[in-house]
Amino acid sequence: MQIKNQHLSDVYESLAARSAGEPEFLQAVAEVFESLSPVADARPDYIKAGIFSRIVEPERFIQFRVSWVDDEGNVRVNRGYRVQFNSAIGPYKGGLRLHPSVSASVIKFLGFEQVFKNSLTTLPMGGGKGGSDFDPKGKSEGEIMRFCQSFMTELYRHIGPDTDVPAGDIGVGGREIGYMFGQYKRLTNRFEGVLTGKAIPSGGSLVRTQATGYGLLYFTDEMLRDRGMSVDGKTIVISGSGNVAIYACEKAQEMGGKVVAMSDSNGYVYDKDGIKLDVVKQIKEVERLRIKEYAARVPGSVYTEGCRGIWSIPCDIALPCATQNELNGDEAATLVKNGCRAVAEGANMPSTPEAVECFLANNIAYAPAKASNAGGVATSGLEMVQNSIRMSWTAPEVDEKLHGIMKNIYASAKAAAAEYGMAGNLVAGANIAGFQKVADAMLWQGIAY
Ligand code: NDP
Ligand code: 2IT
Repeated sequence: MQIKNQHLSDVYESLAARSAGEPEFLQAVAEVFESLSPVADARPDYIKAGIFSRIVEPERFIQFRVSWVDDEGNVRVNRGYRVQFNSAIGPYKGGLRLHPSVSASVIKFLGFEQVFKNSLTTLPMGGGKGGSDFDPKGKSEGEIMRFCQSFMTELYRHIGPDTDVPAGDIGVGGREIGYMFGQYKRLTNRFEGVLTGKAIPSGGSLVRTQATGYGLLYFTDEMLRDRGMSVDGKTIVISGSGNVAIYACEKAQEMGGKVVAMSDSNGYVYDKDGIKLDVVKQIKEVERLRIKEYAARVPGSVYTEGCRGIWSIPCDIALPCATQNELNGDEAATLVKNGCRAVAEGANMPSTPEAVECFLANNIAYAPAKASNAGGVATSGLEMVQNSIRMSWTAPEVDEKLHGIMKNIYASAKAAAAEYGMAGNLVAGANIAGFQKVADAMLWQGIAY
């Protein structure tokens, strides 16, 4: 890691000294600060206004107890979080994650990333994130519902359509958003757009379910076309088999790509004939089973235990769509050695710093998460617009807006990279383009938040 600008390096060191036990958060900050060094060099006014020291400190960090009763009558206790990271350009906005690995560090890294991602969408949304270390695996429908209700019983007082608007992330999809929305309404007596990812009859937006995966492919295609390539005819590996992975697969297939592998945290399936997405949807969305089941249902496909092995499959395009740090330097080198030409991130921070370095050093077309997975939150922003005007748009209308937003994010990341002498480096470009709007808003609003 190298943060060249002295002021940024000092701010980072001071943050690191105060953030013991928050490795994911520090990893995310380090990557952004590396990119922002030339901006800090050029903008003493940002330094004078303390923009860099302020932007790494959440405006508010809320941690709370979530107690609930399991089916056997035992009292269970989990830790709930919401980080309200930055509201310079709009109400806090970002998902809720339910996974045993959720910690203050994970929530802060996700919230920090969200600030820049949301800015890139050009919609007026600040950055936030939340969740709990609750593990949805193996829980009954009733347990999920009671957990979500208890979670919202605390969260509701901190959120609102003009304050903070949560949505889904790992372990939180339409079902969980429904239970949370129901509880919010019960507690406040208000029917309002306080969450996104709602079901259509309750004010949800068409295409929100598909948006992150579709947006990822719109971005990937744009990036490839700029290099004289396209998704059509390419062999593609996608990690994960959740919301993002499934709709990335759907759009990749629509664009003529051949997806040969998908995974979950236990292992991966390889199908040389191309993944049958209807089977994956049935297993994951309807029956909520493991990806292993795919091999039992599709003759000729092979299941391998252990999810990381998926990166050893030769492919033209790799789409990490599971979780943070799921692709390390060695795995990146294997992808490159096997002829991979593009990597686009559906998950948040799936590539370790060593992996990113490997992609950039080998001239791989590399799309960083905060640019390439912004389609989900962008469509959440479109859901907020529809709620505000009390109208709903058709699927083609939303899809067209999403497509336009993803193309625009690619163009602005590319332009910002070139402006600062790092042409082709979309990591730097996305960080700089996302940062500038937030920094200017903070500057304009004066010190304090
Ligand atoms: P889901 O819960 O729908 O799916 C998550 C998938 O990733 C599952 O296949 C899961 O496997 C796998 N996974 C989760 N944790 C791990 C882990 N520790 N190791 C290996 N595999 C894991 O979540 P989403 O698809 O919504 O989210 C996937 C990623 O995309 C996350 O990084 C999320 O932050 C990001 N993202 C999501 C957006 C959205 O709109 N939903 C928007 C932008 C980014 P298993 O079932 O075994 O746990
Ligand atoms: O990481 C993300 O951008 C999301 N989980 C989606 C957030 C949102 O508010 O739709």
